[in-house]
Parts: sequence; structure tokens; C-alpha cells
Amino acid sequence: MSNPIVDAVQKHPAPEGLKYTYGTAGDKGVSLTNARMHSPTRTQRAVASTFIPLAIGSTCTALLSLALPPCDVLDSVLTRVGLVAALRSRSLKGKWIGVMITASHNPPEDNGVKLVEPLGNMLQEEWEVLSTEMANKANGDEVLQYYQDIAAKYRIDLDGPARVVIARDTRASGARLLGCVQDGLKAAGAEVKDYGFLTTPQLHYMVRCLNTEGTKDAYGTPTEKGYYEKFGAAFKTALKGKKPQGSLTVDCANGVGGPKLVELIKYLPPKGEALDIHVVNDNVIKPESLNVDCGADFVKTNQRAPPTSKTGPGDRCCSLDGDADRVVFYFKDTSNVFRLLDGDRIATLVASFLGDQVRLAGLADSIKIGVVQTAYANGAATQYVEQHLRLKVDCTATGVKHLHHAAEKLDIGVYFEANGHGTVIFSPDTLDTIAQYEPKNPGQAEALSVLRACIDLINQSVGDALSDALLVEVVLAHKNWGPQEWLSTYTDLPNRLLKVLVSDRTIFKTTDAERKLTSPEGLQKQIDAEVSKVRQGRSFARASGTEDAVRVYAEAATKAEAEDLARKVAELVKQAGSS
Ligand code: NG1
Ligand code: ZN
Repeated sequence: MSNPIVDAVQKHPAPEGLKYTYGTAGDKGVSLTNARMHSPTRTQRAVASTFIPLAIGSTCTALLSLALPPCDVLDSVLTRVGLVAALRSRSLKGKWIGVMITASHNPPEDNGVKLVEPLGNMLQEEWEVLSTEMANKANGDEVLQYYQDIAAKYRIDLDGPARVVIARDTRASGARLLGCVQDGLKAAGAEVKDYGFLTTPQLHYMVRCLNTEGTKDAYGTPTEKGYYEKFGAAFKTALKGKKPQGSLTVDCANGVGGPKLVELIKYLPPKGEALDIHVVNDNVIKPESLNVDCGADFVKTNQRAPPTSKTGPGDRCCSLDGDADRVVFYFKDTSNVFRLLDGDRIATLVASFLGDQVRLAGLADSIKIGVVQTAYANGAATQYVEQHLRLKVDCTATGVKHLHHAAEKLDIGVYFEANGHGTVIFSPDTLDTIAQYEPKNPGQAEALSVLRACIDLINQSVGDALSDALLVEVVLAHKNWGPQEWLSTYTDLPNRLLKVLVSDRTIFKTTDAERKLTSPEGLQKQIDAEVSKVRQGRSFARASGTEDAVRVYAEAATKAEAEDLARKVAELVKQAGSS
């Protein structure tokens, strides 16, 4: 007898010889990115930033010989993700779960998918494991069996309600992948809301709104208009009549952030009155231009503005990534030198501002702010936060979910990766304190009102490039700063990030938030010895979670020393990886 789940799975059969993993790549198999690097053409790429297909064992060539059109390799995964999303929703008594189809800053031919929990946060790790297992089941019968096993294990009522929200970015393969998810959701009998094109953070926002509607924690109206109205109004209130200096040019990576920003602008105070925004690289009609020579990843990686950039010295610019959950700022100084204001800079700027407002509101004794970084944060940023701002810094492993979890433990947790992923989260107690506090004088009232507007302006479910950019503008306007003043708060230590290809990156194991290697034996000692030879030296090596490589980071007092240190550590890693 036919079963709808078996039928849906058979409709999108899994390609043979591929192994998939959810999130950053696991420690099994060989990442396809390895195969990709040896691939003669891009048409053989099949990587997903969130669901990464891995070739089983080391048979990358077997994978290449499949010669599949790029996203065929994800069809089967997407149908199964639909099934998992329905199960996850049922396990939470029908709460809305989000499915976002995007490969973020990766090239246009890539795609991927991620699941969003009811409050807009990232999928629980236990369910990442279930998703991975599900993605790797061979056929319809196995999938059905596993679906029922999950239901039994978690006592999920398969007749209970399942509700799932879907959105996608502007990639050409998105429409087909959407159909694949829908087939899975339909087979599982889920109620589906398809929002069409959204930025990743907008989808997170919708999920949170839908699940909190009508409660005391209501987050907003679950529509695009609701999103623009909420953030637009908060921006206006937070500015308190202050006008940001000059204008802001926003490079939208030719991704979904472009049209969404154009829409958001309609809800911001009119030009002349507040911020003048120039939108560039917003061509979504040509999906092949996505993230090409533009966007946050291009700017951060190449340390230069997109070649199309036409701004003059002192003009503030920022770049979003392909799904608008990352943002970095930059400008040309008076000598026409490119200056980057990355995630570390956003974190320090925002932490200093929120610290001031908390103090001015008279809440410094009851609310503590902390900053969460990864080992990639520049040492000068860490020192500035600890010694100048006198705030606590936590360091976590790479990946926003780690930063988010650490930030959740703080009253106000400001977390950013250097590459521009991040946001600020307020604990429930802190939100209550700020909501209920009775100001004792007009100064306190003013600061309190700014804090309340910032809470609304910050997308607390996930890092949101549009909301983060507006927050930066609010802070700069209050401080009456341009980018040069922002840059002048501290001087970055010269640094270098290198990628080392090794035959098996899984032998590189770390501890201490990835800052020290525990394996291969003896390597850390050798790195320490090199670090001790340079002034203000710091270096670490870790296996990338998204690429088949080991990343080496080094910083030191001078550019020459940083580069030399990086080169030497990379050499040590290469030797250890080939022995
Ligand atoms: P890996 O490949 O694990 O270093 C990269 C970024 C992370 C994060 C993830 C997810 C660096 C050094 N690493 O991780 O910050 O953004 O991708 O996209 O930038
Ligand atoms: Zn992204």
C-alpha cells in the first residue's frame, strides 16, 4: 500500500555516494568543498552552507563523476527537511517552525537550508543530529521508519498539528527546492505558510511573531509590513531627533536584502530628516550576480570595497551578505585608504553605547553588559572592551550558535563574529527591569526611552544586517561620529588569516574555545614557540567547519611580524597534516 511519505521521498531520490551534514561540517567523510577545489567546472559544485553534502569516504571523484546539476544534490534533503520540520513542530504541540532556503554568502549556484526554532533561534543541536540522520536515509521505507522512530522516541503525536513557515533567498534554484520542501510537508500533513522571498532574519522574525502572537511576549505583526513598521518606528524613536552625519551607501550583494531594504526605507523618516541611504548592488533580476565581487564576505575577505564602489573619502558604506544576516561597514580615509569597520567594531560601538545608556538611565547596578567574541576577534578589540569599556568578554567557538548561547547567559549580551554576524540579546529579567523602571529625572527618562527603542530596533532572534546597520547609525548619530571617529577608538593589531589544505583536517582538535590544539601532538608547543618570537603575538589553528581546510590566524605588533607568524604557523600545520 502506498504511503504519502514514501511517495514524496521516492519522488526526490537521494543521489548515491553523498553524505550530508547539517550545520558546520562534521568529522566524517570529506567535504565536497575539497572536491570542489579540484573541480574543473563550477557546474559540478553542490555545496550547501547549512546542509553540506559530503562525499562518503574519500571518494570525491565518485561524486564529481555524478556530474549533477548543482542543486539536484539537495532535492532529496529538502523533502526530508520538510518531514523533520513537521516533526519538530508536532514535538512542540504545533508551534511554528521556520525553513529558510539560502546559501548565504556562497556563490549563486550553491544552495542550502536551515531550520528555525519557535522563538526565532537556531535549531537545537539534538535536532541537527536527527536532521542529519534523516538526510542520509537511503530510500522511502528507511525515511518512513526513521520518521516513526523519532515520533516514538519523543512521544510525538503524529495526528497533532504541525505548522511550518517557509521563505527563500533569490537564488535560481530556490523555486525548485521550495517545491521539494513542500512535498515533504504535504506528505507529513503540515500546515504551511510560504512567505516567498525574505531575508533570513525576516524569516526568523516571522517565526517568533507567529509563536508569540496574542501573548505578553508578542514580538510583532507576522507580515513583511509588520517587520518594516516595527524596525522603522524603532529607528525613528531611537534617533531622538538626532541626524546621522552624511549618507550611508548599502551594498546588498545583489541578494534578497536589496529589495527588502528598498521597502524598509519607505518606513524610515524621510531623507533630509534623518538618514540618507543609497542602495547599490541590488540587482536580483540577475541571480548569477549574487555575492559576486560584492557583499560582506567579499569586503571582509579581500579587505577592499566592491570594485563598483564609487564613494569618496569619509563616505560611510556597508555591505550585506546574500541573505542579509551579516553586515560590515567601511570607508576610504582622507588618504583614500580603505578602512574596514567589521563585526568587532560593531560590537565595541554598540556595547559602549548601551553601557552609556544603562548608566544614564540609572540601571548600572542591576544590568551588566557583556561582549561575546570568537578567537578571530582582533586582540585590540578584546583589550578595548576589557580595559577601556571595562566590560566582560567571553570567547566561544566559531559559529553564531555558540556566541548566541553564551550571550543568553548575560543581562545584555552583545555578540558579533569579526565577519559581521551578530546581534544583541537582552535577558527576560533585563527586559522586565527596563520596561518597569521609573526614571528619577529627565536624563534617566531620555536614556530609558533610547534603551527601549534599541530593544525594538535590535532583531533579538538572530543577527540581522538591516537592523544592525540601523543600530550602528543610531549610535553614530547619538555620538555625532563619522566613520573616522568610530575607527579611532582603537587601532587593530595587524593580522593575517590563511587557509591550509591538509589531507585530513579532522586530526586538528582544539580546546579553550578553539584557541589551543590538543592534536596533533606537539604542534601547539611549536606554535607557542613561534608566537613568543614576535611582539604582541597571538596565533591559533583550527579545522574549518565549512571548508575542507585548516584556518590559521595570526596577529602581532606589525604587519611584517603578523604575516611572518601566520606563514610559519601555516607551515607547521602543513607539516603536521602531511605526516
Ligand atoms: P569556518 O569555516 O568554520 O571557519 C566560517 C566563518 C565563521 C562562520 C561560519 C558559518 C571565519 C573565520 N569563519 O566558519 O565565522 O561565519 O563560516 O558561515 O570567518
Ligand atoms: Zn548569511
